[in-house]
Amino acid sequence: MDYKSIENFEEGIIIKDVVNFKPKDIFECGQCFRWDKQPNGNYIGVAYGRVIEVEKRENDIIIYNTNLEDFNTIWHNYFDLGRDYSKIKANLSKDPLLKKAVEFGEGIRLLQQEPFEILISFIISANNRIPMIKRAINKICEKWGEPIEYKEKEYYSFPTIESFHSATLEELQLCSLGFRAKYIKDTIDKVYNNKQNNVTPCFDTGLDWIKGLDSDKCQKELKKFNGVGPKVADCIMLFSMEKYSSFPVDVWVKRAMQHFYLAPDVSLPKIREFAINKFGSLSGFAQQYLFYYARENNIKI
Ligand code: 8HG
Repeated sequence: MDYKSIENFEEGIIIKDVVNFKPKDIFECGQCFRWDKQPNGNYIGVAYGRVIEVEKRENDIIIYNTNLEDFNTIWHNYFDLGRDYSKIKANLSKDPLLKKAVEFGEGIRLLQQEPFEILISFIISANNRIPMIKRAINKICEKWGEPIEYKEKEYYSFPTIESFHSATLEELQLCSLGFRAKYIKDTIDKVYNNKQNNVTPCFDTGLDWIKGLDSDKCQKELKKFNGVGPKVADCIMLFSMEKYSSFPVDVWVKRAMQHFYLAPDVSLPKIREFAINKFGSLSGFAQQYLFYYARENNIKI
C-alpha cells in the first residue's frame, strides 16, 4: 500500500505519508478529462457524482469536500491506493530506456474510473485533441448531468445512462462532437437497451458484465460499440476495467516507442504486440509513463 494512514478533519481527509502520488502527473498524464488545475496549484475534479479538491502538502495528500466513508468506498480504489507503484516502477526501470520515462512521470497512478463515462469519453477522444475532448465532455455534463455546488461554483456530474438516453442526435451535435455524435447516440442506445433487456442484471452502468470478462473477450465486446476500435477499446479497458496488460497506441505512444525502441515505419498493431511481449502484465503502466513523457516533452521522431 502506498500510504500510512487516513485522518479526517472538518473540510475533508488527509492521506498521511503517501508515496508515488503527484497530482500533476496523475491528472495531466492523459487518462482523465475532468480535472482542472487551480490558481493555488490544487486540482478540482468530478468523479462518481462528487466534486473533490486535491492538494499535495509535503508527504501528505489532502482531499477536500469528502469524508472517510467516501474515501473507503470510492477514493481508495479511484486513486488505486492499494497498489505498490514502487514495485511497478522498479520493475519497469530495469529497462534503461523506460527508466527515463518512469523518472519523468514518477507520481503517476492509474485512476480506476467509471466504465460508462470512459466509454463515452474515449469515443470522443478518437482523432481529437485533449482540450477539445474536455470541452465536449463538459458540454455533455452541463446538459445531462446533475449540478453539484462547490465553493460557490456549479460543477456537473457525468450523466447516468438513464438521463443521457433522452439525448437526441441534434442535441448531441451541438456538443462539439463532430462526426462522433452519431457514434455516441448509437452507443447510448445500445447500453440503455442492454440494461433494459436485463442482459446486465442490476448494475449501474450496463457495462459491468463486460468489465468482468477476460482481456480478449472484453476487447471484443467493446469493439461492438460504434466508434470503438482497438485503440479506444484498449483505453477503456485500461482506465476503467482494470485490464493492465492493455497497451493503447496513439500517436504519442507510437512516437515514444519509435524514439526508444523501434524502426520508424512500424504499424500500430506491431507496436502494440512488441510492447505487450516486452512489458506483459505491466504494459498499461508502461504505456502511461511513455504517453506522458512523449506528450510533455513534445518528442518528435
Ligand atoms: O492516456 C492515453 N493514452 C493513449 N495511448 N492515448 C490517449 C491517452 N489519453 C488520450 O487522450 N489519448 C488519445 O491521445 C486521445 C487523442 O487521440 C490523443 C490526444 O493526444
